[in-house]
Amino acid sequence: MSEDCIFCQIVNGEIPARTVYEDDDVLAFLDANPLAPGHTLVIPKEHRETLDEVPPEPGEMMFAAIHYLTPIVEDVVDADATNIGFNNGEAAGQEVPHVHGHIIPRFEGDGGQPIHAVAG
Ligand code: D5M
Repeated sequence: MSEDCIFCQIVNGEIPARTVYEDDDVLAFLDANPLAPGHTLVIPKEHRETLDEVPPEPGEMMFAAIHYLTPIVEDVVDADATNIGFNNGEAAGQEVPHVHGHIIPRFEGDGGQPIHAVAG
C-alpha cells in the first residue's frame, strides 16, 4: 500500500470505483476517463509501480483476470474487438504509478488507432 496512490485508495475502499471484478490478488474497475464505453483497468492489489516489480504470482493472476474479463467486457458493450495494453513507466505515458492493464473496447469504424500507433 502506498498512501498517496489513488489505485491503492480504490483497493482499500477509500475512494469509490465502479468495480467489475475482484479476487485476492486483483481488482478491475471502470476507467474514470474512458477511451470507449466499458474501458476497464485491471490492477494487482499490492502496490507496484511497473510490471517488472510485480512478483510472478500476482502477475499471472492479473493476466488471468485480463484473459477472463476481455470477452465479458466485449459482450457487455457489444464491442467488435479490444485493445489491451500497459503504459509501463512514465516515458511510456503511465500517469498512475500503480501497474494497470487497460482493456479498451473497440467498434468497427470507431476511428481509433491501433496500439502500435501510439509511439514511433
Ligand atoms: O492510465 C491511467 C488511467 O487511470 C487513465 O485512463 C485514467 C484512469 N484513472 C485515474 N484516476 C482514476 C480513478 N480514480 N478511477 C478510475 N480510473 C482512474 P495511464 O496508463 O497511467 O496513463
